[in-house]
Amino acid sequence: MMLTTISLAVIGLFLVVTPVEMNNPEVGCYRSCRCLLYKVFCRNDHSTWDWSKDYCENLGGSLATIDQQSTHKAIKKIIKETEGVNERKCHNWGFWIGYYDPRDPKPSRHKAHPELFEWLQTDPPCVQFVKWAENQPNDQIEEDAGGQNCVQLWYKPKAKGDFDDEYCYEKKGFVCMFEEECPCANDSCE
Ligand SMILES: [Ca+2]
Ligand SMILES: [Ca+2]
Repeated sequence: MMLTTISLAVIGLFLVVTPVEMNNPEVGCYRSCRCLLYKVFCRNDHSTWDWSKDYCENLGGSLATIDQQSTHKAIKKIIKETEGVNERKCHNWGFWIGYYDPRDPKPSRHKAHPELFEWLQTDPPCVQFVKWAENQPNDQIEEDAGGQNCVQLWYKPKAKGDFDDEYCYEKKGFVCMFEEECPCANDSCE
């Protein structure tokens, strides 16, 4: 696939910055002492979960791992405050992240097992953050027997940013994550 032929707008950009690095908007560092850059993308005609995963990887990153609450808050802030991102044509009710149920759909039918979802990227080994929306994951096999096996940050009025399992073939916005060179020594990260 020629990525150059696909027009895809980067509509949000967030640099994780700790208080000590607030004067440096280019890069920041986490308490976990990894520097992570998150970019939020609008949906397009191709952006299923798999396509979005490949897209992030082709850029040298991965679909986002949300490693802690502050990251979750920051991504929600991008979505809320970046012009156009909070419009449905951008998100189609959600943004893919790198969290999914890797099992063959069949044994997972009829029941959702939140404990069996996995992050695509668990290195950097930060504490991974999970915040399911109320009554999710629900697998929703009534509409598709394969169930819902990919996770989005839901974006609808009463569940902004909460996790929801969704059919992997839906076209959504998505969040990529990139590891950046850290400007500060690990110990200086609070
Ligand atoms: Ca499932
Ligand atoms: Ca669901």
